Amino acid sequence: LKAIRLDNATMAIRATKRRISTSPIRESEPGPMSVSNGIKRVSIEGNIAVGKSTFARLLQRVGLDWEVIPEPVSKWQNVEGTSQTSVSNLLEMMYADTPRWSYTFQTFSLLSRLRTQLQSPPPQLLHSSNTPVQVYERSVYSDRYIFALTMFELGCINATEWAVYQDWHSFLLQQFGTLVQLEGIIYLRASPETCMARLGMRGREEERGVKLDYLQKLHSQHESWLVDKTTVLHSENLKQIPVLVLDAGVEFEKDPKAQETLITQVCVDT
Ligand code: UDP
Ligand code: D5M
Ligand code: MG
Repeated sequence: LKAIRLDNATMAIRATKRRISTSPIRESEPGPMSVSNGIKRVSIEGNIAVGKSTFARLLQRVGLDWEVIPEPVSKWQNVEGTSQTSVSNLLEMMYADTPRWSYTFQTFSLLSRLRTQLQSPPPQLLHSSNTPVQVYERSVYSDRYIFALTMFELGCINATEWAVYQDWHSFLLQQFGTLVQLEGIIYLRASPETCMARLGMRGREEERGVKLDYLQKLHSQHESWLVDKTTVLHSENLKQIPVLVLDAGVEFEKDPKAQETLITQVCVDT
């Protein structure tokens, strides 16, 4: 039974792939490098530990012309010096002294995210006969409209840092935005309490001090951006990107039936 259900899930993902492939590629904002390689990009958004990486691994099973690009968390945990030796753990520093390191973290987070997402796709994607899909775990938009904004609202980024950040974020997106332009957003939604429990289970050392009220704040920020649409956005493209909200509050990691349900929704709504 388990095998059949897993198979159903895989079939649902494949059907999803076909549906995504048939919708036209959105026009990008003009920029100096408006090349898309014919690749569609989707980001998975959601609170810390909601299950984005777990869900992304599920989508990876779609086939050779689907590529999942995880968050570069290990780069944040091992900032490399010029001789490629590890200099520090910026994720740990950010959680240990948030006002001191938040701005630095945002600079590195955006840089490493852009660098990872701008890497050349593997040959099987470029030579695919279908429309290939890249699935990003988070995006340059969640960096700004979830984390940087929250840090500013919490007073961990000051008004000067916020102004400087927004200036170069906008500039970088003007230059490179078309290359990471999203076709859609999948919002994995769960209560902050569920995320807190999952965060505890994952046991990432640097996150030991994360409190429920931080997850509540991040949850509200996701809701404002992706559900209520009250966040002030600075890109016309971003305002048009369709959002699929999935209930990640259900236990899906070890439940093929729940996986199937989530994937079928992706299939129907994409
Ligand atoms: N997890 C879980 N049930 C689920 C999805 C995830 O128990 O339905 C666990 C997963 O094993 C991990 C933690 O929740 O220990 C966080 O998941 P993940 O790293 O995928 O979350 P992310 O931070 O990437 O959103
Ligand atoms: O996210 C990985 C970890 O990194 C988690 O502790 C949140 C943190 N993170 C990710 N992006 C940012 C930005 N831009 N600022 C601050 N903190 C960030 P996870 O949800 O576990 O995949
Ligand atoms: Mg993750």
